[in-house]
Amino acid sequence: MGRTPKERGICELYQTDPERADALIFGRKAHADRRGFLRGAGLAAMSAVVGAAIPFHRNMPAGLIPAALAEETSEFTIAGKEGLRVLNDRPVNAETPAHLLDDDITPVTRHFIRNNGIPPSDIDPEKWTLTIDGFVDNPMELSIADLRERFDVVTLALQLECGGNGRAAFNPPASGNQWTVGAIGNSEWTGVRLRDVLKAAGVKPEAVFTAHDGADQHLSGNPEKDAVSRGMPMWKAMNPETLIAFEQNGRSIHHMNGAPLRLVAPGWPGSTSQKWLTGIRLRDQVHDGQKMGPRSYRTPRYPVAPGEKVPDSAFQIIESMPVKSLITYPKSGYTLPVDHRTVEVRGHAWAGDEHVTEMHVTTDFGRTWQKAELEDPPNPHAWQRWRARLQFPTKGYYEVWARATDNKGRMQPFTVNWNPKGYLNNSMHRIAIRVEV
Ligand SMILES: Nc1nc2c(c(=O)[nH]1)N[C@H]1C(S)=C(S)[C@@H](COP(=O)(O)O)O[C@H]1N2
Ligand SMILES: [Mo]
Repeated sequence: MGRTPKERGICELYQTDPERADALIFGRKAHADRRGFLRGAGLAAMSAVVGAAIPFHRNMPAGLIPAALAEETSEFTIAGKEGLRVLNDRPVNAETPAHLLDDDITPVTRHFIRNNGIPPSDIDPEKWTLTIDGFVDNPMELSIADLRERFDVVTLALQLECGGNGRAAFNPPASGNQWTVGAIGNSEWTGVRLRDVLKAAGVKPEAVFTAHDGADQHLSGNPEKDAVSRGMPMWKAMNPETLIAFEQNGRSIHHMNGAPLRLVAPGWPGSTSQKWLTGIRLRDQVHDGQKMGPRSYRTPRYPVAPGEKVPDSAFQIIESMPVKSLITYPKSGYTLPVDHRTVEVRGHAWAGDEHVTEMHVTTDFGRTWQKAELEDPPNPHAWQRWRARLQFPTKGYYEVWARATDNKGRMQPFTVNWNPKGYLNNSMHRIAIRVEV
């Protein structure tokens, strides 16, 4: 599992370019402020990240990595997040180890973070506005209070997975964040249906695609460029589970997850779910914003061999994510006492816009499969709980593999379906179990 040279851990980034590290993590304002001493928005941003006021901030040298973020070379804690593994060639990208994803509803502290640019540092939810324009009859500018008052407020459990989740297993490696399995979350999102808001604005017949704007900045700091601006076809925008969300698990959204307002287009590559949402435009063509192409969040429309060169023209936009599952208990490496040869394994399964109909597990490297119990989702587009009681014949090393099947009969594969940009790896999750010697 090769790390690409582009990818740098937070400590390395601080060693090689402390000023840039400051700017990337705490925002450009903090970077500028820290040339002298830290104050204003920069100080506020850093305090938010470490989770407390910094009384002696005036004494902090520029480019000093806050120890709170540097517990170990490749790991840091961010206020309001717990146990996430940071892999960044970008500001903050952090995934959740599988065993911390055991809850039915992913706690805010454990929801992964994927940032393409520099998050906004001074946010006032009271003053936040969302613009709806483009091919609509009545362009609108709405506050969060307007959204709450004018539309039905709904709460749904929704799976959100990065299109590049699983990329670390690609060989030859694909550049980008080397996600293993944890760029997935299933929080409860409260907000209004995008459909209701678009209907109120009056969708013109020419509208075929949405275009999303967010308040974060491109890494270059160039205000002309967006960090990311993706969109979706109208049919997905009109899906009743596609939300404009202002709460995550009944509280305000975590800053790094897009507070105070974001889209949640569940089941599609996470990039469709614009964070720090400021605008939605309806377009009469497929949106061509930042990271819509030619290869971003796209895969070849035909199977390719690992390492094969593929022309841009062969790439198509990823829509629904494929069927997938995780083993969230026990943690890989679990040791079972020899007199207890059974253990309950459990996890979640999901299938993009579809749902999971069967779940199987094996302890003998796929020779025999045992059917697991599988729950229905609480609502469409939520992940589903599965569990199975496993028995081990004797002491020794075992692997548990889990395999979900969706309602169209598609199963998780054993191997990675290679593609140049490293998307959509839905190969089976495997954990190691030792029955004590
Ligand atoms: N404005 C904005 N929205 C964004 C992003 C971003 O960088 N900026 N990243 C996208 C990507 S690639 C993913 S996978 C999801 C991740 O959401 P999360 O950070 O809340 O887990 O947000 C998406 N929305
Ligand atoms: Mo993503």
